[in-house]
Amino acid sequence: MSSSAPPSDAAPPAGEPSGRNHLRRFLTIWIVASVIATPLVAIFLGPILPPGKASDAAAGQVTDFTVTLSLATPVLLLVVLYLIYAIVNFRQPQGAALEGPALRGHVGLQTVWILISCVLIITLATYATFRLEQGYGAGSGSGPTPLTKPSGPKLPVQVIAQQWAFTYRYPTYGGVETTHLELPVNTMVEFHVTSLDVIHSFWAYQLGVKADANPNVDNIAFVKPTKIETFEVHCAELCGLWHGAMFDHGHVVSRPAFERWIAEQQRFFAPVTKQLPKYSRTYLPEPLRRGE
Ligand SMILES: [Cu+2]
Repeated sequence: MSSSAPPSDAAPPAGEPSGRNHLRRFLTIWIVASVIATPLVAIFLGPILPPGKASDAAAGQVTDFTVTLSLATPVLLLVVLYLIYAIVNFRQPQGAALEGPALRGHVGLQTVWILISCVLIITLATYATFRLEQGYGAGSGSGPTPLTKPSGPKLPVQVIAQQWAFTYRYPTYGGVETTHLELPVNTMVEFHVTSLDVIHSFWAYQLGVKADANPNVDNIAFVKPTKIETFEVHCAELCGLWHGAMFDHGHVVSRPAFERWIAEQQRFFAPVTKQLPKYSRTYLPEPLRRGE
């Protein structure tokens, strides 16, 4: 250790590691730590990451978080281990707080730094683009004409946000509008998210869905719930005084339970359904409808 060595710009005394040896020693420590820590992060931390695995979109997000966290682990270790290494090895004796010689224009170091940064960013951008396309928008709203759509049958469910509640319309079940959200398990759902007044955001946390709810916009988000459970629904866009109270719970249920529930909703809301405007992908906000 150099803590007792006098500060000097000269070559290190005999027995002290040179700059090259420091580099080799530090790289060895970093590589060993990364090789041990990265799989541990992926194996033990990955499975408990939010938002859980209650849908295809949510499970995809857990995978993406695990991949990015695993990629970030060696970077974090590089920074933390270097700090510790520097404190231990390059600390100056008390009372001798002298600055070392200035370092300028190290072409090798700069090239390696820029190259590694570029490789990391390009890798992440490519991975993210691929995953977004593969996951039909990865649980986020893709606007009225999504670039990629799942094949096969889909259950359309319209999410209507307004200050300060969500209601849900099922166009394939007579356009009934309910105050609760129920979805059948293992069915591809096509959310059509819109708003009647200001901007909101439909966030079904455990399903991994977060889609902007904007007036006069049909924002489509796909999700396939894979677990029977209760999930939270929050508004995720500051939308006025009671934004914080704009939440409720949705339920993923079995297909027969869903059919029973929606039939019940159709019966219960029949008098209201008759009064509703015809099902539409978007609705004009009230002041616009009145021509103000
Ligand atoms: Cu809100």
